[in-house]
Amino acid sequence: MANNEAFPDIRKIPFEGPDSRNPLAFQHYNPSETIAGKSMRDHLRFSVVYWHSFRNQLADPFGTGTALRPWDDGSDSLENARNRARAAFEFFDKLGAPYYAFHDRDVAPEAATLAETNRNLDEVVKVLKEEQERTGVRLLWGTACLFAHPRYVHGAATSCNADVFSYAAAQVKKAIEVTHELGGEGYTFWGGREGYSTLLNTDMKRELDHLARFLHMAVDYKKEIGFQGQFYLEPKPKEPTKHQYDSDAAACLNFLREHHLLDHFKLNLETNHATLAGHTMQHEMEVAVAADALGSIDANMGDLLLGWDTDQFPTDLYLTTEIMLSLLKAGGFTSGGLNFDAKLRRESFDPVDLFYGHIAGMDAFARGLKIAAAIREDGRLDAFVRKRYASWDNGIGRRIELGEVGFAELEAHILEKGGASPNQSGRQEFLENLINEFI
Ligand code: XUL
Ligand code: CO
Repeated sequence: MANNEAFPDIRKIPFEGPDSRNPLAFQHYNPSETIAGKSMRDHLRFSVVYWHSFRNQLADPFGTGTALRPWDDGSDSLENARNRARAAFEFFDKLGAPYYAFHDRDVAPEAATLAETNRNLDEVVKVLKEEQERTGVRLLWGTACLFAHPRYVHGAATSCNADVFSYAAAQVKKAIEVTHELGGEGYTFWGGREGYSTLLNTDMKRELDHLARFLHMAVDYKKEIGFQGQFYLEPKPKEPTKHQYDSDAAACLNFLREHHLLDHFKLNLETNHATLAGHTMQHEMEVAVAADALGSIDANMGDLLLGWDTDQFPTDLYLTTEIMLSLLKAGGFTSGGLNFDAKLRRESFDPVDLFYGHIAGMDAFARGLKIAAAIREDGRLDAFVRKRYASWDNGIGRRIELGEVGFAELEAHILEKGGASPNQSGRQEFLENLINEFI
């Protein structure tokens, strides 16, 4: 890709405002615009994923890939991997995304031996480093693919095979090293096949203990090499296994707490994983925020009529508004960002669709940010919730929260009052309409 561009017809995507009819412009994402005291760029911290945007051929279980990617010769050669990396950075740069994320095996081909595979990775990391310096695009997080190769058929850190566990450890060691070398701001552990298909062949307790051991080793190694990036655990309930151990935010937090790992990890929450778990994304965010463990977001959405992990670009304004309401309340990102773990539909096969997908997601989040900031500025929603809990601000409620009373005092309180004070309406419909006022 030395002289010829991968996207020759596309220039840098400009912000043109809501009246623009240029499909290759932002209507709402204006990186330098200040919202609630911070630039949109710093609030949203957008990131492009290498795997969906530059490796996914858009195949489905019924048909082969459809993606047209003229810069990619389809081979597993190092040369192709280097060209692909240059095309990817041309895309990040033209889109104006400040971050990207990758798995080790997305960027460089796996070879016959670990040593040779690591050499391939080092070769491509040189290109990534050069391109990071050229464009100023930074690495949000790195990760290792511990699910695609047949050796991981029974899992990686939860494999029944101790050699496979060791192989996975070696792979993660190298992936943390290159993430560190590239100045990555984080490192993600998504339990690709850490789960089971049947309990008939599974020693669950043993597998979970092994997973904890694995993560402790990663924490030790991170300290050993001086990597300062944040570790994330990414919840997902199913796919590829029928039960993934990191099934939702609460399960992850319980696991981290039980194994004394909570100080070393935050959560990387993904919208479509939340919905597969039967939760809303906002539920998962509130669970994480309550434990001070909200780290990063894999921004996408599912299709309720399909019911699998469709990883669509997030274009639903209610969704982006809810996410931004929780995020603003929590004080925003520190190391994390909005990482588009999203892929194009199989029917959207042109290179330009990569731009349309990301522009759609970025504008939807820019609007979610503006709407959420306006709702907070307006204050009626907050005031309603505060008032709903007013009985806890003084009197008996205050004394309960302070731990000053027990059952006997509460019994005396009710006997003296002659009953409980009346309840007030929850006003759900009124509040839903209030949100609509801002959308
Ligand atoms: C899979 C998924 C992964 C992780 C990184 O559903 O979300 O791509 O984000 O391994
Ligand atoms: Co993800």
